[in-house]
Amino acid sequence: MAARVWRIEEFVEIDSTNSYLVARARDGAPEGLVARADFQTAGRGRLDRRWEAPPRSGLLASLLFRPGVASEQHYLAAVAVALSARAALVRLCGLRPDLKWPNDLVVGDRKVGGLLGESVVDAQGRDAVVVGIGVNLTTDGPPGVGGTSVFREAGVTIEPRALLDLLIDEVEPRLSWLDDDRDRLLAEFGGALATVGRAVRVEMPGGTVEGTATGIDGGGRLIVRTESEERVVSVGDVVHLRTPA
Ligand code: BT5
Repeated sequence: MAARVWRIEEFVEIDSTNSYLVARARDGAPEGLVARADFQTAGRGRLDRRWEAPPRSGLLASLLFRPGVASEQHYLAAVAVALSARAALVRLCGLRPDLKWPNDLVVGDRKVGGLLGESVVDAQGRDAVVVGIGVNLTTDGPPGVGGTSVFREAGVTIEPRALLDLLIDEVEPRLSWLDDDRDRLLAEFGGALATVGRAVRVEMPGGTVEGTATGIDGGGRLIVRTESEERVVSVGDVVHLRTPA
């Protein structure tokens, strides 16, 4: 497959790089468009939550993909970006955060990054996925949320653009795996997920499931063994209940 063409637009300030790229995707913008901002006035998390970070304190970026996979698999594009950020951090400073299902980068129980994937259909009916990522580089996030930063964990100051450039380098092969070697992507995901093997509570819009996270399925959904059954969970917030024995 031909190498993707990446085009990075950089902003001193924007409302949200995800909102911007979702609008561009609706207008038919091509795969490979990337938006990065020094500061977001309305950074978004999932479910109307906020992502807050002082100017230039972290990576705030979104990437537009048009993967050749069904929309049920779009979540795996966010997984590919999360794994790429992790690999980029290893290369830059040796820090290897774990993934917490569905979309966090964590060091121990502290959140160092978060991802927001949004599917879009444009006027021609072509679909796209916008994956946003926030990584705390020099500050820990707002008080009381249990965040941490690359600087706190690794003692190294990394420029947002340096992390983005390496992330893009790392995401190229992973996007190819999404198209033609999904098992490889899922294997890396399974190995990076701190959630697997843990006692968890999954808080979903329709209720709560408690049990042991035993793995992921072919779409990256979380498999949870409860006292009575096995459940496959596709959305929700996970609370890690106890550290593994
Ligand atoms: C996420 O949501 O973790 C997804 C965050 C995605 C942010 C990126 S930045 C670039 C792109 N443009 C956007 O507008 N968004 C994306 P969620 O799992 O819902 O977590 C949100 C929660 O994380 C908040 O309610 C806070 O508790 C916490 N939080 C907010 N800012 C944080 C920070 N800087 N560090 C750690 N935790 C934070």
